[in-house]
Amino acid sequence: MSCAHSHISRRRFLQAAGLAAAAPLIGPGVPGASAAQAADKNSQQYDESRFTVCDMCFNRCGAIARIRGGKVVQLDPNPHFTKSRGMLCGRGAAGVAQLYDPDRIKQPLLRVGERGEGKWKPISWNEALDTTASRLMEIAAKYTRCGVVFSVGADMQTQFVKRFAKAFGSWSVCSQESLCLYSMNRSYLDTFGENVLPDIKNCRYVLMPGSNRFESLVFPDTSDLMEAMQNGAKLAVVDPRYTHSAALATEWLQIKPGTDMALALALIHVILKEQIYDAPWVEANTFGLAELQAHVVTCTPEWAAAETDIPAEVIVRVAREMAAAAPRALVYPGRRTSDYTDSTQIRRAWCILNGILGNFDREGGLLVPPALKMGAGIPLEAPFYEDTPRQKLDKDRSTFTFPDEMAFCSVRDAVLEEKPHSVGGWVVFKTNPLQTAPDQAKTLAMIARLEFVVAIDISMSDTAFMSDLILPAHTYLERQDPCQMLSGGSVGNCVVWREPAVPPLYDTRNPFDILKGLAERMDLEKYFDFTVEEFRAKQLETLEGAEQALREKGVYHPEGQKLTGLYEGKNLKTSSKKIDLWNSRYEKKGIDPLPVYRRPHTEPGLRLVAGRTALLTQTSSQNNALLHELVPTNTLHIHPDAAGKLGISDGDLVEVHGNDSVQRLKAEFNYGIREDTVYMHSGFGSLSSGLSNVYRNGANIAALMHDAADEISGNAAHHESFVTVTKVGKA
Ligand SMILES: Nc1nc2c(c(=O)[nH]1)N[C@H]1C(S)=C(S)[C@@H](COP(=O)(O)OP(=O)(O)OC[C@H]3O[C@@H](n4cnc5c(=O)[nH]c(N)nc54)[C@H](O)[C@@H]3O)O[C@H]1N2
Ligand SMILES: Nc1nc2c(c(=O)[nH]1)N[C@H]1C(S)=C(S)[C@@H](COP(=O)(O)OP(=O)(O)OC[C@H]3O[C@@H](n4cnc5c(=O)[nH]c(N)nc54)[C@H](O)[C@@H]3O)O[C@H]1N2
Ligand code: SF4
Ligand SMILES: [Mo]
Repeated sequence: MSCAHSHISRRRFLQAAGLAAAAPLIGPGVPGASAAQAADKNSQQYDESRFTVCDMCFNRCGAIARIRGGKVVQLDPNPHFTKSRGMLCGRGAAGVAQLYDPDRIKQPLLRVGERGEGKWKPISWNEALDTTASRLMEIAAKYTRCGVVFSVGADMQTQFVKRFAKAFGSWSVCSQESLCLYSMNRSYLDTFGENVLPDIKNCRYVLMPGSNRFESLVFPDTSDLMEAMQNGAKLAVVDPRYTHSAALATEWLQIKPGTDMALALALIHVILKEQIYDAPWVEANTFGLAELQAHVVTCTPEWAAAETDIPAEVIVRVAREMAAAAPRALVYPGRRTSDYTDSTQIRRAWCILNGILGNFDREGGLLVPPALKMGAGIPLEAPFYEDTPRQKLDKDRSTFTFPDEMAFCSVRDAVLEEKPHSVGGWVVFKTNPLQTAPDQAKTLAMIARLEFVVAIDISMSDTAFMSDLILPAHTYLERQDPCQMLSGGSVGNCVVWREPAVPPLYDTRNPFDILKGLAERMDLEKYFDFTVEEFRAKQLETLEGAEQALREKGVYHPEGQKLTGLYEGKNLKTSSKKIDLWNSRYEKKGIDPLPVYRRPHTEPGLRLVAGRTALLTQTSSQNNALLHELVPTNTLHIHPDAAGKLGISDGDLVEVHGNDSVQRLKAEFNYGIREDTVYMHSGFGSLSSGLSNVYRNGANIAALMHDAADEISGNAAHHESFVTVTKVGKA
C-alpha cells in the first residue's frame, strides 16, 4: 500500500486536473477544516485540509483532502480512522483523479442516436428531470409501479434511492450485493442467525478460501492480518491462483476450482474423528452434531484429496493445526470467494467448520459487533398503491430471497420472460451491471426490452452508455452525504458522514437533490421534504458526542465497545436457536440440511475466474488516470504448460472465446495458476467510448462469463464460466 503518486503519475494527474474548471477557494471557518488541518504536519503547503471519506471502494476509509488554489491536490489518510488503522490505499490516494477525470459526465445527457451509438444531446436539469419523471409515470401506468426496476450500488446515499423506490411504489429493487456476497450472507444467517465479522487481530490461525485480503482490501481485516501474522498467526490461503495473499501466507493450498466443499467436509471429518474439538462447547452451542458426524464419515482426507488436488496429509495437518489454535482459529468468511451454483452450500460447509472450531462470539473468532444507537433518520411511511402486483419479480427464482432486495440475475430473467409481470423502466444508480453481472449479452438483451433506462453516474460506464438518459452526479469529494455506520470485526462499529471537500465541478448534482427534484415532479415531494443535514441530525439524535467527533476527527468511534460474549446464554436467530450445523428450515424446503458435495460442472476449455488487484476497484476505477498508469490493461493469466499446448508464447495476442463472445488481449505466463484455469482483471474492454482509457483496451470479462446463479440465494455464479483460447499473433 502506498499513498505516494509516482513522478509520472503526478504529472499526468496535474494535466487531467488542468482540464477541470477552476473551482473557487474554500474559505476558512468551514466545520472540520481546522481539525483536519491540525492533523497535518505540513499544513503550510495547503490552503485548506478537510475531512472526507474515501469512496474509491465500499470500505469508506477516513481521509483528509488537501486543498490548494481551490483544488484537491492530495488525499491523505485520517489518522483517527481506526477501522483502516489510519491508512489509505493506492486507490484511495488516486481519488483526486476521479474528481478531475476529463471523461466525467458534465451535464445531463439525452440519447439521440440508437442505444449504444454514443450520440448524446446535452440538456438542462429541468428537462432531464421532467423527462425522467414523465417516462417513469408512463411506465407505472402501463406496467404498474413495480414495472420500474431500481438497481443501486454501494453508497452512503443508496438509502435515499431505496426510499425513492418505496415512495414511488416499486419493490423491484436490486443491488450489487447479489453480484457479491448474497450467498455468504445467506450461509451465515442460516448457520449463526447473523452476518459475522472476523476478529483477525486476535486470531492465531486463519484459513482463507478464495479471498485475497492482501489485494482485495477490506479493513480492518487486511491490516489486522498483517499484524496478526507479525505476531505469529498462521495464514493458509486456498485459491487456484498464487495471489499476493497466497505469496505472503504461511501456506498456499492450490485447490481445484469448485471443490471447496470437499475440503471443508474433510477438515470437519478429521476434527470430529480425532475428537480434537471443544466437545462441551460444541455440544452446548450447536445443533445437529450427531447428524454431522454421520454425514462426514465418508469425507476422508483421501477422498477430498482426489477432489481438490490438495494432498491428504496436508488436509490432516491443517485440521489439527486449526483445532489446536481454536477457538482463535477461523475460516475467513470471504465475500464472494467461490461463486458457483451451490455457493450457499459451499459456504455452509465453511460455516459448519467455524461452528466446530467453537469460535463464534469469542476473541479471535467470528463476531457480531452490536449496532451503535444511530437513528434511521427521517422515517418514511410508504404509500400503498392498489395495483401493486402480488408476486415479486424474483418469486421462485431462488430458494430463499431477501425481503428488501432481489438478486440481479433473477430480475434480469424476469424482465426477459415478462414473468410474473412486465417491466418497462430501469433506474440505475452507481452500479454497472453491464460489466459486473455475468453474461453481458443477456444484460444487453434485458436493456433492449426496456422502454426507458436512466443512469445516475459520474462517468460513462457501459451501463450509462447503453441508457437513454444520464444524470451526472457529484463525486464524493464534492458532495454532502448522510451518516453511515461502518462495521469492522476487531474494531467494532464507527460512524462517518461526508462534507464536500470542494465545490462541485460542472453541471452535476447531489443524488439527493436529483431524487428530490424527481419527487417534486411526481407528487412525492412529502417523502423528500427535508435536507441531508436535517436527515443527519435525526440520525445522530440518539448518539451522544457523535456530531462533535465527526466535526473534530472526521469519524465517531466510541471506545470500549464490547465485542465478545454477547450471545452467551442467549438464543440465536436460527431454527434451532443454536448454531445450525443441521438446518431444519432447509429440510422443510426440500434442500440438503447438511451440505452435500457436488462435483463441479465442467466444460471443454479452461475455467475463467475473476478476482482483483490492489490498484483497481471492480469496474469503476479503470478510467482513473493515476491508476491507469499503474494498471494500463488486462492480460490473460495462463499457465505456461496450458499455453504451450495451444502454441501460445508469453505476450502473444490471443482470442478468448466464451459465452458466444470473443475478446482479444495479451497472454501473460503465470506459473502460479492451475493449468485448467485462466484469469484476467475485470473492467477493461468497455463498450463505452466515453471511457478513453479502457475503450477498445483489453478484454471484457463480463462478456465471456456464463449466466449462472446460486440456487439458494440467487447470487451470481461468476466462476461457472469456461473459455477456449486461440493465438492471434506473436508478441
Ligand atoms: N483492491 C481492491 N479491493 C477490493 C475490491 C476491489 O475491487 N479492489 N473490491 C471489494 C469488494 S466489493 C469485495 S466483495 C472484496 C472481494 O474480495 P474477495 O472475497 O477476497 O474476492 P476476490 O478478490 O475477488 O477473490 C476471489 C478469489 O477466489 C479465487 N477462486 C476462484 N474460484 C475458486 C474456488 O473454487 N475456490 C477457491 N478457494 N478460490 C477460488 C480467485 O482466484 C480469486 O483469487 O474485495 C473488496 N476489496
Ligand atoms: N467480472 C467481475 N464481475 C464482478 C466482480 C468481479 O470481480 N469481476 N465483482 C463482484 C462484486 S464483489 C461486486 S461488489 C460487484 C460490484 O459491481 P458494481 O456495483 O457494478 O461496481 P463497480 O464496477 O465499481 O461500478 C460502480 C459504478 O458506479 C459509478 N460511480 C463511481 N463513483 C460514483 C459516484 O460517486 N456516484 C455515482 N452516482 N456513481 C459512481 C462508476 O462509474 C460505475 O459505473 O461486481 C461483481 N461482479
Ligand atoms: S480500501 Fe482504499 S479505496 Fe477502499 S475506501 Fe479504503 S482507501 Fe479508499
Ligand atoms: Mo463485492
